[in-house]
Amino acid sequence: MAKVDVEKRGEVAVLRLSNSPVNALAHGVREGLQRGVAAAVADPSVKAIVVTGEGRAFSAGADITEFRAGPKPPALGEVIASLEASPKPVVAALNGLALGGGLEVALGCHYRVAAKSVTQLGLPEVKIGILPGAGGTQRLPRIIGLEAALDMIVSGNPITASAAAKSGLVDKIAEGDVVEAAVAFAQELVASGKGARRASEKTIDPATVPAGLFDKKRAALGRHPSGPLAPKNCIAAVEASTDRPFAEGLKRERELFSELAGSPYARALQYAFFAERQAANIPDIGPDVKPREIKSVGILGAGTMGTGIGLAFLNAGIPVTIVETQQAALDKGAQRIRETIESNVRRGRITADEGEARLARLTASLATEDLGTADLIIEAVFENLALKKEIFAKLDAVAKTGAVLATNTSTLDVDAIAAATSRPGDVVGMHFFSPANIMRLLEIVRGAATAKDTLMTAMAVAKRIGKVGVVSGVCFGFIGNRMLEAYLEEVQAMLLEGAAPSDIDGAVEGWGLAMGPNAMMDLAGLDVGHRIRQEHAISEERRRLYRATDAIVGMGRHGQKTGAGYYTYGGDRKRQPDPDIEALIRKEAAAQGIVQRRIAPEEIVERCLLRLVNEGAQILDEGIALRASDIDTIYLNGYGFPAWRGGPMWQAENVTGLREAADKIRAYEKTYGPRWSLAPLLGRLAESSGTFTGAKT
Ligand code: 3H9
Repeated sequence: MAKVDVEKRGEVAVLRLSNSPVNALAHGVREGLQRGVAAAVADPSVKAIVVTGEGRAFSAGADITEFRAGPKPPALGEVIASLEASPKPVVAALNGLALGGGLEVALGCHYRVAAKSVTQLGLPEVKIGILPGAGGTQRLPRIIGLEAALDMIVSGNPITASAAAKSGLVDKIAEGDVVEAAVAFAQELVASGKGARRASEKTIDPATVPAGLFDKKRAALGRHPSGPLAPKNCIAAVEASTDRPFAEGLKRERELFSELAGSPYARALQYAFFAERQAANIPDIGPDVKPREIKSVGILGAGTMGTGIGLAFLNAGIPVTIVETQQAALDKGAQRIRETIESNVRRGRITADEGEARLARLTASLATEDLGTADLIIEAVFENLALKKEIFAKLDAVAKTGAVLATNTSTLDVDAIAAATSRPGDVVGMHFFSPANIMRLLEIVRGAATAKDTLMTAMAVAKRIGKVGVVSGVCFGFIGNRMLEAYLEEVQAMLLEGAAPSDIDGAVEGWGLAMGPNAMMDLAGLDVGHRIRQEHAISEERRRLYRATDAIVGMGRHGQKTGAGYYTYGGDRKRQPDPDIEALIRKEAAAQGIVQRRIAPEEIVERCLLRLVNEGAQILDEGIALRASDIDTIYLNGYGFPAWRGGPMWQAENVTGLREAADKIRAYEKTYGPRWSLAPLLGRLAESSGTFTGAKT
């Protein structure tokens, strides 16, 4: 229940925010805090107030789930104003996360004491498309200065207690019990006659504002992960702390906040936040299913994927044994791991001690038998079914009872791989994305025989190594790459119709994707897709559409790694459009009788998006994805789709509209034929005014 518990410690009233798990400032907490402060102020036996949080957080901020319905009084800003107005000193005892509205509560307190290693202080509102709307943009600059405040508010990144102490945000660091320390601090204040110290009563002297500070910050924004609006409004709100009185600044903050709160970008970012958390819920698996304990990991294959996966585990403190068949390949893989860790030390990302500890957790071996003690074994070898089956038969003989056996396949049939063992229940797909130590997405492929606790182990491991685990059923390419195939096929069609690679990439990147499809294929290697097209049955149409690309591969232009693909790459790896490639595509189009035209950026984006959506709907209908938001989570975390656009499925439902999307797809089908066949689910939803969320598949 959302509430505030009150306790008296001598002359100090301790108000404890309580709303498990992170003390979000739901209505009951706001009301409780307001009541608690009023009572403490009115009670003559109380000389000072301490505000703290129950459990691991001070408070993670406003309750995001309340945003849709609109605020119910008292508003957080009002509660903070009454806290700050207290004539008795108010001390925040920061016992953990103090984020967003949680930090704004602390800024309304007159003093702040923070627990040493567990406290994180931040204003992450920009990450969910809004700005600190309870006075944070006005109080923080008055306390820590403009530049430091701008950094925190525009990046949304938290800082540690010791950084906060250096900046003046925190008055004291507590080594032991933070509430005790804050109570002692409050008693000292009372004893020394020091009273309230209100941030709102400070002023920022306009003469001290560095010339051009805000314009420079605006100019440096670039492609902010929160989209075009929220970062700009964050800067404008902080700017308002410099040129008007506090109360006026609050008004400006509110206006800028309201503009953001109603924007599609904020809705998309908040949806993305909850979608990511929802992905961890697997409907047929209850809390009684416990993940297996994973203390050590074995990795088979020390190539790019194997070493990246190894790094992800080493970085999370989990010992890794990596196995290769050839000494040279093993040495190269181990060297790559070593170099990455050493470079992290050089760049100051980790300490030298931490770097050594990570390296000490690595064992490199040529013997598969050395994986016999691992709790989890991940196979990361060449994408070939016969090879993988052979490896799993061997792992079956070597692995200990109860070990989870995972394949990192990105396309192959996990059921066929599992069938090569005598324990298919222990087998699961763990599809990492390259570079595996960096990319957040982990597609977890549930085979027909995968045991529930095997699946839960993979999900728990994902969380432990800082990844977002999303469950997929078995199909070619699983969720992400299967959709990508449809998208890339449409890109081929548009190239033949007259859009240059740079036109397509420019349009898609202009809309917000991190990288256009042609640049992405150049990065992944054009030969990779070429090989897959050779090895698998594909439609005649797809083969025709890829003819120009296959010719590019035939010229030895495999993308960035050969210095040329759709583009040419100089020493700086910057892509340059290549007129020869554009001529080659033109020639192929002419041979196919395609009359070329200029394709508008809007059409390029629409066709890319609708192919993703249509395939996504089909995947949902087949039960390969558990829910539309899982598909979006995959695209946001593995494919450079901007979170402020919500994901392809969210866009279709909330921006285009499902009926409109279905109509457009039908129209494209008329022009282009069966590759645009409408997914039956999308047709049904359009007809019934249904939603992906409510879809019964
Ligand atoms: C704000 O403060 C606006 C104000 O400036 C102005 C107002 C006028 N609300 O992530 P986890 C839930 S905006 C509601 O799995 P972790 C979360 O959904 C807010 N629910 O744990 C999950 O629920 P479930 C600014 C929230 O340890 C559970 O708590 N603050 C909120 O990996 C556990 O979360 C933020 O943007 C919330 N604010 O990470 C902070 N926060 O168990 C957003 C969490 O049912 N939160 N939940 O799936 C976070 O970044 C992370 O959740 C946090 C914990 C770091 C706190």
